[in-house]
Amino acid sequence: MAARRPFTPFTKPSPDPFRPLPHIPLLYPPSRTIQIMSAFTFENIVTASALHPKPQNIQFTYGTAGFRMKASLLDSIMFRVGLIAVLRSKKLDGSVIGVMITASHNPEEDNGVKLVDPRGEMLEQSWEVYATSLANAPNDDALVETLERIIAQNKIDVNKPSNILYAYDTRPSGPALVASLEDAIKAAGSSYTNFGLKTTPQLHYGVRCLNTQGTNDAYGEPTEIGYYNKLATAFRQIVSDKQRLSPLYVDCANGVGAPKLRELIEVIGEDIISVNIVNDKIGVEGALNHNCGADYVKTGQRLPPGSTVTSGDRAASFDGDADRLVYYYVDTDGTFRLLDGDKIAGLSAMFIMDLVQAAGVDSIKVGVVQTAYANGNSTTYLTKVLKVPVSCVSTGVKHLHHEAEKYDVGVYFEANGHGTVLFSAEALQTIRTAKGRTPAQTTAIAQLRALTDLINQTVGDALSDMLLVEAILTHRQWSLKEWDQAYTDLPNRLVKVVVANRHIFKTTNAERQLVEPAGLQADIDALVAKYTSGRSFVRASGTEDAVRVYAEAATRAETDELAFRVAELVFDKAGGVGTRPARV
Ligand code: NG1
Ligand code: ZN
Repeated sequence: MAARRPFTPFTKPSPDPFRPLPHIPLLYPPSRTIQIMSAFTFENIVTASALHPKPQNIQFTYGTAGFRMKASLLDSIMFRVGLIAVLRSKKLDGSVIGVMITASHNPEEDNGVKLVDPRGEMLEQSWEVYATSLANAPNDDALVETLERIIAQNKIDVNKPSNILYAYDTRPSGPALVASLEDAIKAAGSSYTNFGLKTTPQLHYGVRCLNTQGTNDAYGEPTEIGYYNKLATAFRQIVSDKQRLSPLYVDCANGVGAPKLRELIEVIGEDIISVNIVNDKIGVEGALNHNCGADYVKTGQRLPPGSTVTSGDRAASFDGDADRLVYYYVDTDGTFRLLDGDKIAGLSAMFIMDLVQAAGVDSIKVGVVQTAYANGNSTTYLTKVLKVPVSCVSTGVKHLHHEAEKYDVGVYFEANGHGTVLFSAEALQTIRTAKGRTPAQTTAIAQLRALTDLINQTVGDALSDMLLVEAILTHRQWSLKEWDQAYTDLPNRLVKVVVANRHIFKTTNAERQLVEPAGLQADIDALVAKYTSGRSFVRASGTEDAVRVYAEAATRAETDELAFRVAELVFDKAGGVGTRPARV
């Protein structure tokens, strides 16, 4: 093992806390906090809005991922999201509200925007409705009326201060959309900070840090280097004295994760962790998320084309904004093996439960939150082997996050690799004040404490989750294959069906059953009953104009057959459009 250098956290590199680190290519101008003192007037807003008219004949919806579509349609949305952010901040007495400009794993020509609440969480649901109404106001009069209604309903004092922190990923459409957002923020007389090129979870981190600064609840230093130092210090502590693992190939989807991972590794130290970054072409047109990244690997259950990963290698993929993570390896017989969000949840829950016990703080109860997309065998492993409570909620991070808050330690992951672990205030207090009666207990307590810093508790974070997995595997000295032994996934298949109107699909029981169209669920149940360990459900996507069919069964052949029979059923009985689903 290489000798370790002593670890000193990096200090702030410049007086501007948001300046990117010196050797990161400067894609955008350096960021600055702009203090604006002008008044909030409808006149200023209407004047500025004239440059950002709403396109005709489009209905916008703030969905599970905010607004997301072709970047060319987003100009008016960006302007209006800026206005909503300002009002939300004023409503919350000037707390910093985050705005992230990204379309995650979508193709490069798309973009999107979502708002982040003061604790780094997703925007409160009731405000999603305001964002939708404002986005759809057809003209200036309707825009002003909608603003007035939001202000009145929420008793907002528009003379209060407001503060916005925004960031963007590597998409070429980013700078123009930033300009539209800034137009709105300036017109509304709000202060703002450009946080620059960031991963989505870094923006969430920044918002929480700024809002908790100087309180007992301070989350960290609100800078990029503060983020790296926090993760690096925790990681180094957890893996200290353990043999380093072999290098990890990380496919960064040709997105923002590439430069940010490089930074993180530099701060941790290459003597502690070694990664081979692949798919880091952030300046190359059309490369983002193209034939690579977590969504490609998870959906296709295969290596990205051109990957050099072979048996014995360890590999992982991020998505375009680095909030999803999946691991994988190639078995000795050449079979591709995926370790998705369900596997990460199982590994994390197992490790945390063991640590809680070793630390002698067994009053802390761990729970896991999944969606209907979780593999059936992962749920069986969690409930029967780990004996951990499991809840199933509707798709969408906000649902998982809120359910996880109900546990002392809530582990939540979507199968696609988005997730994190939340520690309740009481659990944090217990961990912070616990005193070990034996050296083993003292070590376990220190490790639990470090875990609370290592894990980004605002949102799923590929960088932080990767360090969590690497920390656990280092601790156990496990290969990916050893981690994979916990359970074997049931073969599963996801099929998209395009229908005339996906909004007719209404579900219940955490989306596992259809209520409407009437009778369709009974037909699906009858099909499922014919397959060993069969399970299938249908729901309308919240991010695409399509219906998703999920199926799993005991064998690959049975799974494929079940998936396509259900897809055909949906197509035939619920207004399928275009080509009938074909079996492949
Ligand atoms: P939709 O399109 O509603 O299925 C997809 C993912 C979600 C979530 C959102 C937001 C699947 C099956 N669905 O939602 O889990 O990540 O995108 O990005 O993976
Ligand atoms: Zn993402």
